[in-house]
Amino acid sequence: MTVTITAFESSPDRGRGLARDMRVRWALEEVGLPYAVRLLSFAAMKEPAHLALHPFGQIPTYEEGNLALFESGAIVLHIAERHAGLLPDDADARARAIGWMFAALNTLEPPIVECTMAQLFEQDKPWYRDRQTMLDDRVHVRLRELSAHLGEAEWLDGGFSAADLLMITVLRRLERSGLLELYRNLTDYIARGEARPAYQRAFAAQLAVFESSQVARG
Ligand code: GTB
Repeated sequence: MTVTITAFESSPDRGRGLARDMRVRWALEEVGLPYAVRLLSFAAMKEPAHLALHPFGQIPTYEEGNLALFESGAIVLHIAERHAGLLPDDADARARAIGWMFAALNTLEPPIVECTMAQLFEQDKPWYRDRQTMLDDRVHVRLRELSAHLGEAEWLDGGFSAADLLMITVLRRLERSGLLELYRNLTDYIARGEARPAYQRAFAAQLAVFESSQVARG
């Protein structure tokens, strides 16, 4: 059954692979599942046809036969549960990996998104400096804890899993913030994820979309 996902027609990240279709593409590449991509403008994301798939009018979505999913974490979990390669077979190890998937999305991603959004959109505000310091500190707390857990291990819990895939896509959002510089094991961890052939195929595919959107604009 053909899998179809949605992505930005012209991503605001300019091809850096930071939008959340990247994690779905990466998961699909890891398990070797071919997929089609329906590209959407911001306006099309708010049209009834897309809202029927995604109540919040966002990307990514995932369609496979009669199944339609939204929320990148749910999509990655769905892929990982149905195809070998992204979750361990052992039941306890699998439960722990799913726990780490939630940690990436619930414990790390919220402060990281808030911090990077403030850097992008709030610099002209009179309270920016104080607030940014507070947001940076919150991120540092989590990075310090994650770094201590990872230590010199290659991945979060045994072999590479969907948990690492999500955690690395979450951490990548900090790549221009300067906040990762204190944590060499985390930058090495991100680099290990980015070196995976499946990551590189996913990255190239989303970059090609952005580049062709620029050509189309002239
Ligand atoms: N919790 C949902 C999920 O995980 O699927 C969040 C989905 C989401 O935020 N989608 C964003 C979206 O559709 C795109 S990824 N936004 C349009 C809208 O809400 O109208 C978020 C994103 C956007 C841009 C960058 N960037 O430029 O770096 C990074 C991440």
